[in-house]
Amino acid sequence: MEQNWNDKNGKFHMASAMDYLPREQLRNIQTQRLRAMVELAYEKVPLHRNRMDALGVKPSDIKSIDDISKLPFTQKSDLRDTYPYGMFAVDTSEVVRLHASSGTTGKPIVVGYTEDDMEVWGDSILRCLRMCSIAPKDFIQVCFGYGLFTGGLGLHGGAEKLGCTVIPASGGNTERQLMIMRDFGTTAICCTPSYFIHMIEESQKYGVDMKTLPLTRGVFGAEPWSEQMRMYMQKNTNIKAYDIYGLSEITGPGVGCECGEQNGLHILEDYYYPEIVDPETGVPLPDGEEGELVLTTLSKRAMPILRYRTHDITSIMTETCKCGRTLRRIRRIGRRSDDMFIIRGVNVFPSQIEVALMRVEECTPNYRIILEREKDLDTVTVEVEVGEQYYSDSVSELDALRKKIRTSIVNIVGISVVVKIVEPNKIPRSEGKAKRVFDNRKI
Ligand code: DLL
Repeated sequence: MEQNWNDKNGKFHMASAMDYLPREQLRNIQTQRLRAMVELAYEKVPLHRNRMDALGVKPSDIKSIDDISKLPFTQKSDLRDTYPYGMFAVDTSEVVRLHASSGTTGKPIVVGYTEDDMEVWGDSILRCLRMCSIAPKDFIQVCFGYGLFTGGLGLHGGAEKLGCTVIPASGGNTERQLMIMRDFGTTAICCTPSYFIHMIEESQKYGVDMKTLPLTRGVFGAEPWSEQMRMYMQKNTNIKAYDIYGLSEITGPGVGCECGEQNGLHILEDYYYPEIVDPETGVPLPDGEEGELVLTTLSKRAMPILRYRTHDITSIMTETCKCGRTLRRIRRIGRRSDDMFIIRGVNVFPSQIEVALMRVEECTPNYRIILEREKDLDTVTVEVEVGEQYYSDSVSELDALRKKIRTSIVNIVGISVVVKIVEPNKIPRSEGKAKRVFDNRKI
């Protein structure tokens, strides 16, 4: 159980009581907040009102949190279609911050926050950081991008609220990041998992020994990552690596986070209500079953969002967590319902290929998948870097290794692929989200 704490000014703070509420009490809060949220959305946002009217649902039909499934879904395309401010429920004079998320096509998606929303977002991050055992005495280096992306400023705000010494390093310039980490005495870091792996690799080049730094906690998110990547990070540094989840449409980072158990992410259910639905039919599924995560904001004023289809695939865990928090957990998000590609009739997720690669000891987590179409036949090329010690001039050795990797992919994914072993450091590194799949097919 976490402890109460004093900030730098000696001010006393309670442990995050909301994390430990009895479920019945939490449900009452959720019901109250949902009802207020639906009223606001219905009254102020034409899209929500029209959708509810089309289903014949009135705000007064929402009597308890269990009625949430009566409400219509919201999709990413709704935010695109109402660009930029059509989903706002308040006048822009009340909006103190805008962020935007790069849409997959065309215009970005714009999100806004009132002062109260900023409080809630800050509190969300604060609680997440506390789950990662981060405290006011920590020096936290925020290497998510600052700007319209919610990662940098989001984590910054919450870390400052917690009372940490925040180092707003933003993304990029790895040599400088490592220098800051060493010279400023960074004790906790947050960035994308792929960027931290890049830092580990670069550290030797710049003469920084990650094992002798005071850095002991890492908070990673914004893209899927695997248990194998966690092992790699924890083996090559002294950090304990935690998973943080979120999305701009709902608030940004801070919707959920792992605790010390490193086993599933607690959703801050008093602010963001999770459901799991069948991605095909939208029908709600019981806890324990895998499906698409759907989220409803329970406290957002500038842009209330009802039942947002995240496309993130996970399940709600049924057991209570050993840490004592009563907030339900979701399993780590390894894939989205929409990053699937179909190769010769087989559904493939990039995360499956990653798992297959990481089962081969010689492989590093640096890879990319290139899809092409030759004479109407799809081909998949997996380019992967192997550890420097395994990269050899001997054709037969490389051939044997290539075969081993191909077999691992066939076993797990069920498709045959072309494997290309590339020289160490040949695959372009990302300072933000890693782009893994290059779909060059003209269909
Ligand atoms: O990525 C917010 C964020 C910033 C989360 C920093 C965590 C840390 P968007 O750019 O809107 O927001 O992208 C949201 O990224 O729907 C997931 O598909 C993916 N994602 C975010 N966190 C994780 C994670 C930010 N921990 C989309 N694991 C989401 C897997 C994640 N996927």
